[in-house]
Amino acid sequence: MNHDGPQGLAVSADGYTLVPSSAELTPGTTSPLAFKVIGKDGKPVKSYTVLHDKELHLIVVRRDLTSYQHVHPTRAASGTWSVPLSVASAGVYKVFANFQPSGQVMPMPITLAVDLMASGQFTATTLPKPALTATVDSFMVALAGQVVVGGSRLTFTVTQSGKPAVLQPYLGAFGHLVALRVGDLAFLHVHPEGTPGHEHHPPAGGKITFIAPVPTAGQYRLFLDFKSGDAVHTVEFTVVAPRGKVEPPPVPPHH
Ligand SMILES: [Cu+2]
Repeated sequence: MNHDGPQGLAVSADGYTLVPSSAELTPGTTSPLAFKVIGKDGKPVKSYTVLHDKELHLIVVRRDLTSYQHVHPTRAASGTWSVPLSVASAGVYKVFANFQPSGQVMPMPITLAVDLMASGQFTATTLPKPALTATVDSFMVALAGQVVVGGSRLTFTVTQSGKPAVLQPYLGAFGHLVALRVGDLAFLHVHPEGTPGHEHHPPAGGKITFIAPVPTAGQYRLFLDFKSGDAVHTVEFTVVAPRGKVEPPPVPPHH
C-alpha cells in the first residue's frame, strides 16, 4: 500500500481490520462506541505506537462532511476500544481509526474506516463553498496558501476579537489538521510543519503551518483542531486543488 496516498477508503488494509461491535448509532443519545482492530494473527491488536500522545485517534464525520468529531477512545486489556459517542442527527457516519501497530516491518500509521448507520429522517447539508476565512466559537481563522497536488504549504492564522489568538499545545502540537476528499472521504494525514515534540513555544501571531500532500485535483474539506482558552475548537474549510497547476515529476528513463 502507498502510505503517502489517501487512506481511510478501506475497512481492512495491510493485514489489519477495523471491527465495530455494532453497525448502528442512535441519534440524540450518548452511548459507547466499541470496536477492535484485528491483526494479521486474527486477534485484537493490543500493542500500539503512540502518535501525537495517543495510541489511536478516532475521527467521526457524517457522509455529507458535517458533524465532525475527533475523539480518543480508551483500550481495555482485551484490546477492545470504546468511547462515549453522541451524534445529533440521522445519517450515515464514517468512522476513521488512525493508529500505528507496534512491530510492523515498515512502521507506518494506518487509517481504516467503517460506515455506521444512524436511523431516522436524514437531511443532507450542502457543502459550503470554498472560502479563505472561517469562524468557530469566538475565533476567526484565515487560510493562506494554495492547495496543490503533490504538496501544499497551508498557514492558518487564528484571531480573536481582531488580535492573534493565544494557542495552547494540544496532543503534542499547536494544531491538528485532517483533510477529507469530497466524493469519497479519502483521509489525508496532514503533518504540521517542523519537528513534532519540539513545538514548545506558541507559534507567533496565532499562526499554524501544515504541509498537506494532496494526491489529486478536486475539492477537500479541511478540519483544523486547535486549543485556545483551555478548550479545543474545530474550524472547517472547503478548498479546491486545481487541475494541472503542478506537473507530476518526470518519469526517469529506463535503461
Ligand atoms: Cu486524535
